[in-house]
Amino acid sequence: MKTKYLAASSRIAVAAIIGLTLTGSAAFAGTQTKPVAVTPMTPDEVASYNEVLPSADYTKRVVMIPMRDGVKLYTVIVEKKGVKNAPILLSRTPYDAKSSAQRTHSQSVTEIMPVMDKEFMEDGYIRVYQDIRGMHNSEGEFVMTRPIIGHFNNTKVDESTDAYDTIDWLVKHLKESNGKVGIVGSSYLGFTTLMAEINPHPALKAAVPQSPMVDTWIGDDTFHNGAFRQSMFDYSLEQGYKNGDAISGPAYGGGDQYDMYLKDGSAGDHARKWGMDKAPFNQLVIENPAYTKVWSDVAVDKWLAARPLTVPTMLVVGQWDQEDSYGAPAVYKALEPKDKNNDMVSLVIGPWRHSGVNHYGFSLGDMSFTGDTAREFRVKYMKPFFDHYLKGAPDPHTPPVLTYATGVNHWDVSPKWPMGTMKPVYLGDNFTAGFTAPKKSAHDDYVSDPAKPVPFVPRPVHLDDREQWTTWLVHDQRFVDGRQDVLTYETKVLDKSVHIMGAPLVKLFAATSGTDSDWVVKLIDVYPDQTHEKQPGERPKMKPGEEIPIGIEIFRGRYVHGFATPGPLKPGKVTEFKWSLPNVDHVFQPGHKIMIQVQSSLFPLYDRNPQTYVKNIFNAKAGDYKKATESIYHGGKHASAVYLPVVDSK
Ligand code: PG9
Repeated sequence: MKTKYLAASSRIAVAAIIGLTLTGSAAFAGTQTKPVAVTPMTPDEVASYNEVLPSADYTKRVVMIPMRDGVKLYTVIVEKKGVKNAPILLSRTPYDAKSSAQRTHSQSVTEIMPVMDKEFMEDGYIRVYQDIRGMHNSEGEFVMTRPIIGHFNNTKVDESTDAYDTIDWLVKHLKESNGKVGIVGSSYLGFTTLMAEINPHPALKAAVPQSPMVDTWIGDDTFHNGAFRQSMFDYSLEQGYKNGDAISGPAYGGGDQYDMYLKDGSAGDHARKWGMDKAPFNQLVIENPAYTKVWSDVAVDKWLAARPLTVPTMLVVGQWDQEDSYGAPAVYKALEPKDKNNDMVSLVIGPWRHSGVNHYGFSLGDMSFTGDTAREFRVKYMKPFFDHYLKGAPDPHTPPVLTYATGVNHWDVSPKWPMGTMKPVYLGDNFTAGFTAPKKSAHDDYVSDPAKPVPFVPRPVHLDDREQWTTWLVHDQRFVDGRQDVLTYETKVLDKSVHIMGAPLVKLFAATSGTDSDWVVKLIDVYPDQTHEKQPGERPKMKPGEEIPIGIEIFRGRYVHGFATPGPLKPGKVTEFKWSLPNVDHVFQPGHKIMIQVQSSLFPLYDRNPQTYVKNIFNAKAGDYKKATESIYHGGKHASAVYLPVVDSK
C-alpha cells in the first residue's frame, strides 16, 4: 500500500520550475539581494526561495520528459555534484516523484534521498524518479496497472513505451551519464520495473523488480485466490482522485473497522456506501469477481513469459510480504526456463514485510534478525549487481537464488527454486499433526458464522494503521485461541529441525453445509513455552510460546473447479481444495512445534463469504449470509495436509 505524502505543488507551480536546475548556483537563500524597504504593511509573500544552498553536495533537476504521444512526465534527477560517466538508476512511481526524492531537507545528497539510495548516491549514480502518466505532476491519464498495448489497450502507449521513451531521453540529454540505465522499485514500482523489460530500450541494462504486482487476482493485492481485499477499494479511490494528490481514503472515523465493515454488509455495499464505486477500477473489480480475462490477460508473468529475456533481472520479495507475495516467485518461474546459463534471472527472498527491502531490516514484529538484513542485501548483492551491468564492475556472481533462513537467521545460496522435496504434515485425530498419515478418516467440525467472522488481527482493526498492517502476517496467533471456529492442529515437540525452502502446498479435504465457503490455512511455528536459553530466532521481543505464522493464505471455495468457472459447492460433499502458501525459507527448530490452523474467514482484510452461493459476492444481500457447519477431514482417503518443501538441514 502506498505511503501518503504531503500534497505536491500545483501543476502551475511545477510548470514554472521545469528545466530549472536546483543547485546552489542561482539566486538562493543566503545570497545577497538588494535591500527592500519594508513597512509593517509590506505583504508577507516570499517571491522565491530555494532550500538547496550553493554549498549543497548535489544538484536536483526537474524536467518534463515528452512521451511519444506528446504527454510529458514529471521527472526528478538528482546527482552528486561533478559526477561524470555516471550510470542512471530509474524508478517510475505513482506515489509522487517529488517527495520520493526528498526524504529530508538537507544539503547532503545521502540525507535527502531514501535510505535505499544512499550507496548509489555516494558512488556517483544519477538517480531519477518519475511520476507515471496521470499521477501527481505528470500529464496524461492514469490507468491502474495500465495493460500492455493490445487487446485491452488500444492506445499507442503503455508503461513499457513510457519507460522506453524516458530512458531514450535520459541517455540523450544527460551528458554526464555513461548511457547505461538500471531500473528498480517495489510494489507498483515493481510493476513498472517489469514493464520496462517488455520491448526494452537498448540502454536498459539491469532491473530489480521488488515485490512486483504481477497478478492482482491470484495473489497480489486485489484478490487472493478469489477472496477480495477490502482496502483495495480505498486504494483505488485515493489513486484515482485528482492524480493521487487529494485524499487518503474515505473519512471512516476512528472506531473499530471490524464493526464498520460488518455493518456495511457486502464489500460492494461498503464501496457504494462510501462512494468508492466511483473509481473505475473498483467498478471493474465489482463486475469481475472471477478470474475473467480482465485479470488473466493482464498478468505480467504471462506477458514476460511470451517475450525474449534480454535484461538481467534480480527479483526480490519479502517472506512476509503482506501485499504482493505472489508476483516475484511467479515471474521467476516464468522466466527461469529462458535462462539457459542460470545467470540472467535471480530470486531473493528476505525476512521482510512488503517493500521492507528498501527500509531497515533488523526485525519484523517480534522477530529480530542478524543486523540490518535489508541494507546487507542492498550493499552486498543489489548494488554489485547494478555496478556490474551499469559500470562494468567485475562480475559479482549473483547467486541464482538468495534466501534468508528465518528461525536460524542466515542467508542461503541455492542453484534453483524451490529447493525442497514435498513432505506432508497431516492433520490427525485429537487436533494432532504429524508426518504419518492417519489410517482412519474422521472430521472435525466448526460453525462459521458470517455475523462473527474471525478477525485477522486483534481488534480494534484499522486497515490504515501502518504498524498493524505491516506486521499482521507475523502476529502471534494466540489471539484466536479458544474460538470454536478456528481449528488448531499441532505436531509433537520437534526433536530435530525441519527446514523448508519453497511454497508449502495445502491439500484440504473439507465439506460445508452451505453452498460456498472460504478456507484459510495458517502454517505456524510454535516457540517453546518453557524458559530456556535464547536461540538465534528468539530475540528479546519474542515471548515464550509465541505462535508465529510462517504462511497464511485463503482460498474461495467456489473456484475449486477453476478460477474462471465459479460454481456452488454441494452441501455435505467432501471436496479437495488445493492452494499454495507464500514462498519461504524457514527452519522449525528442535523444541518447537509445527501448527496448522484452519478457519473460514480473515476479516475485514477479506470480504465475507455469505456461505450461500450467489452469482456475485459483491452484491450479496443480508439474507444471503448464513451460518454453515464446516467439516475438516483427516486420515484415510481424505488425508488433509500441508505439504512442506523440506530440505536436509545443514
Ligand atoms: N501493493 C500496492 C499496489 C501495487 C499495484 C497495484 C495496486 C497496489 C503498492 O504498494 O504499490
